[in-house]
Amino acid sequence: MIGLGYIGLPTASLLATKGFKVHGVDVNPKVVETISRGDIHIYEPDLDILVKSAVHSGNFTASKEPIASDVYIIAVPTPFQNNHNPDISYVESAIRSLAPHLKPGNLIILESTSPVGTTEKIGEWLTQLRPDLKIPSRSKPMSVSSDSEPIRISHCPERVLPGQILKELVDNDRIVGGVDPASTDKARIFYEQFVNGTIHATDARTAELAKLTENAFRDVNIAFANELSLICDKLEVNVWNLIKLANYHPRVNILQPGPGVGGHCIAVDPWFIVDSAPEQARLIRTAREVNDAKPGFVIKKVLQKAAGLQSPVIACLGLSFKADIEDLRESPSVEIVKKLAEEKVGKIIAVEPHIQVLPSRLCNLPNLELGDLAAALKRANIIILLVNHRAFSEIDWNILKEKVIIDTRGVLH
Ligand code: SAJ
Repeated sequence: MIGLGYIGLPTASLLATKGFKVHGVDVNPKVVETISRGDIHIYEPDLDILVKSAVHSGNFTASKEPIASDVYIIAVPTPFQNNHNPDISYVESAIRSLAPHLKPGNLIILESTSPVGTTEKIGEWLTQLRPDLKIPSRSKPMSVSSDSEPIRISHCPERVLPGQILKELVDNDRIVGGVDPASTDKARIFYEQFVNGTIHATDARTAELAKLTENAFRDVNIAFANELSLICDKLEVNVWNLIKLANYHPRVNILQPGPGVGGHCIAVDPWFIVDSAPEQARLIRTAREVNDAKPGFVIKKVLQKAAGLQSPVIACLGLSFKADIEDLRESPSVEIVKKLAEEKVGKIIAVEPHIQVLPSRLCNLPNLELGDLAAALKRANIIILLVNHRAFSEIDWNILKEKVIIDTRGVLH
């Protein structure tokens, strides 16, 4: 397993507890050290128990370098660069690191969410790196011959929801698409050994676009809700009530507006479609722009309210990108808190029950502190609810009536 992050670590541990011999690889020595002790470096419900049991079973080891294996799974980040174009350099590094170990008949599976054509590129890189091996491609499928078996290369995008990863890893349907039909088949057989959901076979390009499409679908639908929240603000209509009423229609199912869209998936993947087909992907691009603009709308609202106060103390409830997780990646709440602190609008108290220290992006702002919920509610004259964590469900909003409350999640509706 190359990459021991939010996808690689749970998948590797699951496979190990199912009896596979798994070797995990990560470039970060701290990650390797932590996992080798049976501990975790990221939070996901029950992952600590799974990793401990996987490591103690002897089936799960970790190091900085790959070792010779039958199956290589790549679960490394695929971020975007400044211009929103995809950066697949981590995939290329993973392939370079495993290439010397490859033997005929090995299976390579790319799980990282990737732009269309990446799985085929793996074949092209390997043709250069290992000219001694048979490498299939879309135009040159390869069946097994008597002399030596080809390498098989497939994409099987991860589709698990943070917060429910361990359940969804087993229960969700999976899509597998190889660079040729034999690659698809080999990957399908592999996943059938530990996935209860159905394995849907296709080709690599379709599998890549299917994953991007799923996240773009959700992004477009959240953008619709976020756009409605702006329209309602202008027209003085309660957006939460509006959506509830519209959703009584049997064919309407509007999602919820929020402070913006975060996480390393939905805020990123639609750009891969826009990058590949910029003229065609107009709606997908606009949805990204609508969602990316939502934190700015929240900031403007807070600044307006703060302007009417002598010494604003602002409690920002929640920093993670969604409820009940500790993941701060691409979080709109972090963006909002950072901007408010930079604007020197007043004292900012961030409340995030899932972290112990502020992330580096936020730790050098003198007017910002990480605080505890009760004290923050007491001291603040403006309260912004940014994330609907379970930990905030106990708040008695009635006793906070004299304070300014900005509810970006519709909890008070
Ligand atoms: N959000 C809203 N309103 C909503 C729903 C979500 O504002 O009605 C916001 C959340 O607060 C969050 C963001 O959208 O900031 C994304 O959250 P999410 O729960 O929709 O999705 P993720 O990013 O946690 O996980 C998604 C999932 N994809 C889909 O549901 C299509 C998951 O299955 C994928 O595996 C994951 O992306 C991924 O890794 O690609």
